[in-house]
Amino acid sequence: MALKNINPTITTAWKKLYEHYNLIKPHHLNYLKENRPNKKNDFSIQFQELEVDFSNNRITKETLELLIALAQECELNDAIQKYFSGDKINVTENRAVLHTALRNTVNQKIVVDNENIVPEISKTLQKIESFTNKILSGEWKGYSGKSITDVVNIGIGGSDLGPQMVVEALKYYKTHLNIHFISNIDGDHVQETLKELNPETTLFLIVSKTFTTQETLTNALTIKKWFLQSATEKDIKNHFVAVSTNLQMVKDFGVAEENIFPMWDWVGGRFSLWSAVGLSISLAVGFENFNQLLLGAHQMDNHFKKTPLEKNIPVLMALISIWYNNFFKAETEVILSYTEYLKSLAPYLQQAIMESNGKSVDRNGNKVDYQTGNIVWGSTGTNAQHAFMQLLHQGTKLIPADFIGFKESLYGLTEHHQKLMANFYAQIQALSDGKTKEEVHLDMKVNGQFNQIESLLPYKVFEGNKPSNTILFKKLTPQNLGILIAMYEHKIFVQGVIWNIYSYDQFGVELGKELAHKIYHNS
Ligand code: G6Q
Repeated sequence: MALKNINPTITTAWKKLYEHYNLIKPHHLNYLKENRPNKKNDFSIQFQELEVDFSNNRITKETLELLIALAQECELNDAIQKYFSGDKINVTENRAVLHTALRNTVNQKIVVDNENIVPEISKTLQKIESFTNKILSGEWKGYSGKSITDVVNIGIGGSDLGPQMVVEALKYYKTHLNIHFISNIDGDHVQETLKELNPETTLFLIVSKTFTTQETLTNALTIKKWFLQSATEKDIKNHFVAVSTNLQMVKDFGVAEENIFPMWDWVGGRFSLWSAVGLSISLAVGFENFNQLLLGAHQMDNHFKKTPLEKNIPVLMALISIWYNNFFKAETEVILSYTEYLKSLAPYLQQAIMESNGKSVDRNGNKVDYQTGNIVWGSTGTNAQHAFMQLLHQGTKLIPADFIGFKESLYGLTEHHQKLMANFYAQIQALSDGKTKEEVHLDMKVNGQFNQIESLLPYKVFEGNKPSNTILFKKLTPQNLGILIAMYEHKIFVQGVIWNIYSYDQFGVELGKELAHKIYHNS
């Protein structure tokens, strides 16, 4: 059964939220914080090694209650049940949305089109495990008898961004394999990658759910030609593996049947890193770590499925984001990770969030008259502080921020980590508290800048009142990364439900593809 179609703006809760917004808007965040009776408990949630602190938001307890009432009026609980049980909530593609089934580590039965999909998922996981072990142990040989040293993932969009982000994020847990990613149809990038590789010791993963994607097929063909300059057709089976739903096309390309890993139409590309699309992750960090990633995501799935809305992390993240997007009219959100390991998190989330919720027709088929999908962007701290943070602190736009940090670093170097985290907290505080005229005045006096007070004072004032979420983990582990990614996946789901849009199709990418095809063939 599909989701209920409710225009959120005609709900009672929305109207109340609007009135409430008019009351909240004039107040500074500092004022709101000071007037909260039970600060800590109401605005922060602990889940395993994760603490999310919502207290630096322009909200009161009543705001949260009204937002929850909105979620209830939009029948979010019912939607969550349908999402997990395999209802075809991706109506425009007539598909279930079951990336959560891929990390269903307890093997609970899930039925799609009268078939329990769990055995097939387990079988694929076993195949990933045994393949990974063969490659890592050196048992799998290249055509000249040497073991594999390098792996190239050939895929784009959902078949690239997730695996690439995770491989980079978990570099600390790396095996001896070097993993490369080729996505763009840019031949120069293909050449730059190939020039460092030895065909005898390189494994190519062609990852394409449809196996019709122009970029991936063009890149795969070029690479096959390059490979055949030094090897023969019969060697392809030792060096080319594919992940796809399109078995015939894969076989036609020349990949041996035993080297094909399945994909399923109930997994969207941008949510597929948990499937065999994540084969590069398993090779990069070993199957046990891949499994830990799945486990973390599964734990977040359970939290999302079972926790009451008011203590549910993805639900609150989504609702607070709607609060800024639809009431404060914030256009964008920034994601600031205080670790270089997560430098690809923002591009990854850009696809997940913007391809999912960048929609303007609602589930009734009508054009929406309210804002939907947020624009997300971001970088790592402290680099961002020396770049774009100026605009957040003193610009004219309201940009809610997610600060992602870790209590511990991986290699130690405690002094670095303490400085890094001091910056993390400093930014959150500076954005929220700001610096008043009086404070600037006093500072300038103390520093002996008497002559400049009049001319410079206004430029040194920070209004503050800039909201953020603090997302703090103990440590960057595969399990915690799984929790983090799944948290954002569910935030996307909640926002789509409330905005009354279909989050799991992506018709918006088609027109450009068609035109590129025409332009190429007419030129
Ligand atoms: C993701 C999108 C899209 C897709 C790519 C690659 O949700 O559908 O980014 O992943 O277009 O598609 P293939 O895996 O079919 O090559």
